[in-house]
Amino acid sequence: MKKVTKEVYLKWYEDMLFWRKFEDKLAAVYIQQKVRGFLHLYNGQEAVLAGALHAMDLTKDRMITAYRNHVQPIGMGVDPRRVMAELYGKGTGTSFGLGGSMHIFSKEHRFYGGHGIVGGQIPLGAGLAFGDKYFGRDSVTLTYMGDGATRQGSLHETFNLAMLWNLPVVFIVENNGYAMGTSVQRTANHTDIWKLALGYEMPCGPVDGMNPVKVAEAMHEAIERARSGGGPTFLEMKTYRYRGHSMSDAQHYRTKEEVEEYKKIDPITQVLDVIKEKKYATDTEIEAINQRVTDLVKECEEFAENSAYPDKNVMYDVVYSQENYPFLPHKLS
Ligand SMILES: Cc1ncc(C[n+]2csc(CCOP(=O)(O)OP(=O)(O)O)c2C)c(N)n1
Ligand SMILES: [Mg+2]
Repeated sequence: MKKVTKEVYLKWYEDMLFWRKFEDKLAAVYIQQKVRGFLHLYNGQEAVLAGALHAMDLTKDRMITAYRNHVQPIGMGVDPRRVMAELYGKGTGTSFGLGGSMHIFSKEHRFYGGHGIVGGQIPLGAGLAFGDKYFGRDSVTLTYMGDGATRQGSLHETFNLAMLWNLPVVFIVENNGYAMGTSVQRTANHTDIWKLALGYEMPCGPVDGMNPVKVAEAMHEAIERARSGGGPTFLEMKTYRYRGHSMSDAQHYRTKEEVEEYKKIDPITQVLDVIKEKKYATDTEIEAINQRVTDLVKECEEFAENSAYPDKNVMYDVVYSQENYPFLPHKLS
């Protein structure tokens, strides 16, 4: 695995803090009704992304996830201003403002969504990996899902075929403890979700999802296995979300004390503690990072605010790829 150097720690701190503050801003503008529809935030789960990005080859590897999907594309290189604009429904957004919160997508950056049907992305991720194997490319697809999604039948159908066809895919469950208001304990007789892969003889195991180093190590092993022809892996990231399932969640299913317990092992604080302990940065340097993050969030907000809503005809442009499709002459004028 690439060494976890001082530079990596500083990048992790800046990236994770930016993702956290970017989403805090989204929560604020959502309350002002500038962003509408559903809004599912990633606060608390950032180490799962930071560690994975460290282990990936960002020139060729792919990623697909569910609807908690605003910061992953940013990590893969998508302009955060365009992600913010997408959430605002503006024409400068990643999908011209037509997708919104649950459907961030960038083919250019190999980020394939953004899926609202729980478990719907699991077979799609295997399909991306099938394409790579079929065409002889050495890319690996990271297929993310929530703990609730592992209770879907599509997981088992996909695991079976992914093993049969030895696909270059890593399945990752982000076990944040809850599927909406339903705890993992209430959805199965055991809580070790990683064991679901044992029946398929798929390599699998649990990972401390609050620590980016642990995530990177496990992801590195899984990605290299897939890239070298060793087939799929299933990793259970033990993590936690601080905010509700979506913005409209009264959170009656858990206590404030439980949330506070997890904040004690917050991934950003863990990284900052190492930076301070190893003297990787002075207080002034840390303050400069914090300021850069604040400035970039502001820039994203201003970009989204100042962008125009999409032209209505864009609906036709993005639905039909055939230029002379008979319906197109009926475009709105
Ligand atoms: C097929 C399907 N059933 C139900 C829903 C409603 N629903 C949306 S999110 C969700 C919970 C999923 O929880 P989990 O997979 O743990 O992901 P998390 O939200 O914790 O990231 C449910 C039941 C849906 N979107 N799709
Ligand atoms: Mg969950």
